[in-house]
Amino acid sequence: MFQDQLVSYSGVQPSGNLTIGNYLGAIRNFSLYSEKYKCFYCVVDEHAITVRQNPAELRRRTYETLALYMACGLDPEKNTLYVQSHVHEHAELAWILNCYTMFGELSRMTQFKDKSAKHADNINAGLFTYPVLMAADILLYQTDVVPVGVDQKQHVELCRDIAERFNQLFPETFTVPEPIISQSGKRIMSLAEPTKKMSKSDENANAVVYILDDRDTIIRKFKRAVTDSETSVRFAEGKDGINNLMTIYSCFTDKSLEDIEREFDGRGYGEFKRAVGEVCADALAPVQARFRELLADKSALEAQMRKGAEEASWYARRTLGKVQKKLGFVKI
Ligand code: ATP
Ligand code: LTN
Repeated sequence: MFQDQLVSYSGVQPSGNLTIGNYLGAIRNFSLYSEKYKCFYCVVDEHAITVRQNPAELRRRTYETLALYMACGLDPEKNTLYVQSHVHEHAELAWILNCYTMFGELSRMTQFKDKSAKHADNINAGLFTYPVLMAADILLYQTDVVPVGVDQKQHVELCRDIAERFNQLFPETFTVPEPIISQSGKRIMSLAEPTKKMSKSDENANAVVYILDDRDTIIRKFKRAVTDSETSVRFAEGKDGINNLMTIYSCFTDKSLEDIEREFDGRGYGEFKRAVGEVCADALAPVQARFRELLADKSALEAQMRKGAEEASWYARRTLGKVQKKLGFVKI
């Protein structure tokens, strides 16, 4: 809470092309909070460099992620949209919070375990302390709610622990945030290995549907999605591929799983997959059109970045100042 206003905060890394997992699990839900909360949505470029990035691609994706926020319905007049590295308080608070976070806590983070297995040649300290920077992002804005996919719940819980620890030593410094996990799109799975999360850094492009994929590509990817040897469209244990496709269909149409079972009763997987591809392509078409318009005007995006950074800095400066004072740092 900042000056009697409830705050919503979330972030997306510009580490790859955004997927329908990012869209359904996170970005699509962000605009739901615009009326009731003061909302901050950040492009977290400092998080992205915890794995190696090509600088030209990182730069391009930073613009694209901001444009996608807006194309997905986030109005920059109602939400503060900005880039993490433009607000230096994030890195400064992260250092301070590093000194209030335990090695054991960070060692238990499943994303660290997964990413260090995947990038065994680059297990850097930033990858390890990634959740501390995320806690700094959230706590700088006195955040009440953090809308994320289920994979980030553990990080938000660690952020709560850090905030509570700090508040015990220095009362009333931080608001303790709650994660909000959208039930429908909380975990969209890979189309090739449906027991694994769909991830923008997956090397197999056929496992992932990107928000910017064209219609034919979307339909082709769903057509090839791994399913099982049965034929009936029903949601059941062990049918991970079909369960995932039903979840995606349900997210795009708002139909319940029972309604979907009824709709496809007696029709085969082929027909169902085609229908999933079509509803997905239909829903993404207006987002893609708006994205192209926004991306065509780089200077407008830069003006937007500047405005967002100025707004965010005002809040970030206040919290960091309060923390530094409580810690005993000398102000000159
Ligand atoms: P990376 O593969 O680089 O780790 P990612 O695809 O997991 O990236 P993030 O930038 O880490 O994407 O996540 C942005 C938001 O999207 C987070 O709130 C995250 O929980 C959500 N999200 C990511 N993948 C999925 C998914 N498959 N299903 C639901 N939500 C997801
Ligand atoms: N770690 C998140 C991205 C992220 C974030 C945040 C999400 C960085 N800072 C603050 C919510 C709040 C991820 O990988 N999806």
